[in-house]
Amino acid sequence: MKATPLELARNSYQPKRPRVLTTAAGLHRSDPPAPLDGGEAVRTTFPRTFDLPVVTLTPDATPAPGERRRVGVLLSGGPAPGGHNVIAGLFDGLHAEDPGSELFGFLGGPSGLLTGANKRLSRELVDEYRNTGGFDIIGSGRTKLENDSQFDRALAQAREMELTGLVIVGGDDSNTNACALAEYAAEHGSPLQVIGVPKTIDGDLKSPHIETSFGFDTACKVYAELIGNIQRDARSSLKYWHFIKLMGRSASHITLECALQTQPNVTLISEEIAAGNVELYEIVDRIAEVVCVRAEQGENFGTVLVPEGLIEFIPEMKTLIAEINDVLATSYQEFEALQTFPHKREFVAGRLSPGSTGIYRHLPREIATQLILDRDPHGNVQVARIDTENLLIEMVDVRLKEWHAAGRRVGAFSPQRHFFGYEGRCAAPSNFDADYCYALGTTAAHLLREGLTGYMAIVRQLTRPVDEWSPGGIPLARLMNMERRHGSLRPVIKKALVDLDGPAFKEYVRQRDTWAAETRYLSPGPIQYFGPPEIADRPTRTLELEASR
Ligand code: FBP
Repeated sequence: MKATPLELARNSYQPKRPRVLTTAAGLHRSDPPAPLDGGEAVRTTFPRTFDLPVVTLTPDATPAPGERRRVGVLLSGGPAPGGHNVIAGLFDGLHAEDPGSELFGFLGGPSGLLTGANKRLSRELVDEYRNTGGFDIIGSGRTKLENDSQFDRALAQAREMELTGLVIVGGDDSNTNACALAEYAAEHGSPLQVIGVPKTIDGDLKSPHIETSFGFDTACKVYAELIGNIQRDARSSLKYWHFIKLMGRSASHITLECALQTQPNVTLISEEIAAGNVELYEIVDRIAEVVCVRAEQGENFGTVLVPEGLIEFIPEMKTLIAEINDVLATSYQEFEALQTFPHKREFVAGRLSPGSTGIYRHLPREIATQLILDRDPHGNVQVARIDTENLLIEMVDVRLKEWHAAGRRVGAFSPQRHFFGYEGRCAAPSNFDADYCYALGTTAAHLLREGLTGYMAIVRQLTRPVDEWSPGGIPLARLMNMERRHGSLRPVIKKALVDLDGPAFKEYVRQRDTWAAETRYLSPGPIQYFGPPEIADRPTRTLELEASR
């Protein structure tokens, strides 16, 4: 592959390593964390992996004897910057243990494990991908590994390839399934050890032991650079209101972090909206109010950050979406037989509760269409594809016109819309993510060497200098709670939403009124890969604030 000058320079970057990963380290064991809600039910489902200790690597303990290993790795879900360094760290860790060890990558995510599609990862190949963004070394996918026949297939594949270790790099769902596979392997006498690695740009795979998921740092820095540039444009051109939707399927961590880095005029945090039962019209009024306050000062420009998952957190929209899903599930054939959109719209509207009917009839046509025509393979609304930023723009516009007609000074409202998501998922990892991912991969190799299974590789103390970072492992089952999925209660890793009592959210609340009325934009600029550590190695504001509490 032809490389750019920056890629060539990055290729020779040596990730900084925690001191303990540069020495012969063994394990310190401590009590597992307290179970989450439904802990007893989780214990019943995972009797072999629930009561395992938390482990921390320490030079004071003797490592298990090294051996030649054959290990598989797969990348699951959306890409996140740093995945290639997890593989590089794992590769180097396995080879440090025994130079004859071999690493195999399953192609296209979990489906590669089921079909057996894999490739041996040679040193030349791994070297080519060091410190690069993307998951393209082996590809990723969203196939779910969740039932016994898939687990049987996976264990048979591992047996055929003589693998004793499998590293699953993924988010909450993939690690839930990694835990189930580890338990299943242990129950069926398979020697396969399963280790998870916390990945997702969304930042919602997080707990007191998992300080952050990898990729969040780089993705937020990419988006914050773009927001900073847009804000400079806004205060230069003096004429646009920019509505910027940011990825994050459910949680608003990315939006909150970008707000802290760039200080926009309005930031919506889905978790706050759900907690306060804030209705759609109230959100619209709040934005319109800021538009007016700024217009009073002659500033007919501004920025609004909108989290991707917002619509499902607005109480009446959540109800509306659930009702539409029900209508289409029960009357799908009748609905499909209708020829025109107005007929389909009326068909649905006539079957909703009175409250939802009113809301649905008043939605802009484009959104109403997306709600009934854009379905996923299960027939549900594709929430992530709904143009929430457009919905807000149209509704704010209507509200300003009403206020104007009533004699209020509203200024000029000329909106622009943006969606930032895919721009950040495969960016070249920041130094933080390059170092963190390499450490996670090496840690996974250590956990395999120690004979562990059903663990997530973790690295803690991430706001300290890298040599003081603390690698270890946490039993996956201890991250689980019981949740209703497809009609029944199931153990799943708890998604970490924005903590409204946490320091990052509180810091934003402390400043938001000032940011709304005044123009206090910050321009973080592009990610710096070289230069002073206070610029090139700085972690996210979220991590900094959480470490200082
Ligand atoms: P993961 O949780 O798998 O890391 O993916 C997160 C994400 O990037 C979300 O932010 C976004 O909603 C979704 O993936 C988009 O998915 P797709 O890649 O299928 O378009």
